[in-house]
Amino acid sequence: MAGTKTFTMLKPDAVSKGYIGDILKQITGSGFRIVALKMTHMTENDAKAFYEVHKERPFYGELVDYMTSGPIVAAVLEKENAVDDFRTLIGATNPEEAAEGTIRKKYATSISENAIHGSDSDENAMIESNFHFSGREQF
Ligand code: YYY
Ligand code: MG
Repeated sequence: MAGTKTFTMLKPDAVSKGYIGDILKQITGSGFRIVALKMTHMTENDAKAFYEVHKERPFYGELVDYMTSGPIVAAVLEKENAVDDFRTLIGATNPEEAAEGTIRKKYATSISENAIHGSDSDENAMIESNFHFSGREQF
């Protein structure tokens, strides 16, 4: 059975452009409940660890630099079928390929500065939520 939680980050480009409110409104308006929420600034070690699965990929260094370039907003979200429904809501990794109305289509500037993260599995949703939040910060 699909899980009910996913994890997201509003990335530095979305935060610096002032999109926090609009993006959170689209997320809650799409049926997701906010379980945890904070603004934070990832260190280089944080970003390297969070994206370790991509460490052999050519974009890894650029991704780490970008994710540490400014504050982000991290959140845990709850909804039935959370992981898949949230991936649908945010759209394709490359905003040029993202469906109309998706968060990346509306707010992303490029494949590397693509406004928002969404977990890709129930297992990663739990790992990523616990990376950013302690148990007593999740409601
Ligand atoms: O899960 P998602 O964020 O849609 O894409 P991933 O393949 O997991 O890549 C993580 C992150 O890396 C992506 O959001 C932007 C960046 N990236 C990139 O800069 N260039 C690529 N060709 C692929 C991914
Ligand atoms: Mg991914």
